[in-house]
This record gives sequence, structure tokens and C-alpha cells, in this order.
Amino acid sequence: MSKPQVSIVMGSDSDLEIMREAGKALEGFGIEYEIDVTSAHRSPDRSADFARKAASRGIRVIIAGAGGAAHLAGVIAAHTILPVIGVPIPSTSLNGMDSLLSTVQMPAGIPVATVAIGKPGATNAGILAAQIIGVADTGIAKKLDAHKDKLAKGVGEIKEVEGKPVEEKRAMSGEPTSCALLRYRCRGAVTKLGRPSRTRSLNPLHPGLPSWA
Ligand code: RP5
Repeated sequence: MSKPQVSIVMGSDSDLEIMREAGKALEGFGIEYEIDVTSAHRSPDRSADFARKAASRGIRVIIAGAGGAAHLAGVIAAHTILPVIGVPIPSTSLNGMDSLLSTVQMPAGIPVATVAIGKPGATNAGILAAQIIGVADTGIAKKLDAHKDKLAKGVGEIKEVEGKPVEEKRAMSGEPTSCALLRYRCRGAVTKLGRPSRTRSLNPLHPGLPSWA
């Protein structure tokens, strides 16, 4: 087993359910990580010590999640030159808005790359860490390319509009290719491929485009 390249830390073990998502994302790219709890407020010395020593232990990216007055990512960023990704945890009555602002509003000079609140943010933190490592690691870069391909294949594509194949419908309306292949579900359309998405009404002046286009 190789040494961890990413350190995932959080302010409390109550953050673990969310922060586990960052670990899952890293596992998808085959990146070793460590996971620990340290609090900016309750164990400030331990947090600073962790941050100061992380680079010399071979850590390349730190992911820090915290909730409430979420200072953990910022405090860690103050003590290291490693890139720090902050995950705002929705652990208080403010549902993560407090954590988001505490994490993202760093003064100029001490950046924290802040992702979305909660599990989607934790997932993206893992992917972003992989992207940072992928800049200098072709193996990881290839896996990131494959991830992008998978995302693209997962987007539904309209095959039929109002019972007619998109190609035929496009020829009838004379609309350009770029309009006809917009990836949304039209009213009355039978979508053979693709996931259900938001339904929008058709633009009477330009079939294939939504009414607001
Ligand atoms: C923060 O306070 C932690 O990151 C956690 O999100 C929140 C609540 O912590 P516990 O009271 O559950 O330990 O420091």
C-alpha cells in the first residue's frame, strides 16, 4: 500500500457521513487517502500541527470539512502551502449557509477552494483533489478523462420529438443542428434514450427550442 496523497479532515466525527463521499470519489481514481478528525476550535494546536507537517508526510492536497462557524479549512490553509479544499457541512439550524460563508470568505492571500454544501460538495472535493494531482500524474489524468466521458454518456439525448425522429423534425422546421439537438425533454416528446429531466413547452416560432428561447 502506497502512502496517502490526500488528507481528509473534519471538525467532528458527526461530519463523517458527508466527508466519506470525498473518500469514495478518491477511491474511484485509485488515490490513497487518510481520514481524521481535528477541530479548529476544540483542538487548535492539533489542527495547526497537522497542517504544518502534512506536506513533509507526502500529502499533496488537504480536504477539510466543518460545520457552523467553519474555520477548519482556513486555519489549515494558514499553516501550509498545500492546496486546501473546504467542504461546508450542513450541521446547524442554518443548514450549511453558515459553514459555506465561513469557509469561502477567506481574505486575499490565504485561498480555500470551497465546494458546495454537503455530500455533493464532498464528492466534488474528492474529484478536485484528483484533478490537482492529475496535473502531474498521467495515470490519474487518464482516469479523469474516463470520468468525463462517463458523465457525457449519462446525459440524455432526445431521439424523437412529437412522435417523429429528431432528424425528420429538424428537416421539417429547417432548424439548425445545434437547435434540434438541445438536451431537454420537449412537451409531447417521446424520449427513448435519456433520463427524465425538466419538461419545458415548445417555442411555437422555433420548434425544438423552449418557449423562453
Ligand atoms: C463543527 O461543529 C463540526 O465540524 C461539526 O460540523 C459541528 C458540530 O460538531 P459536533 O457537536 O457534532 O461535534 O465543529
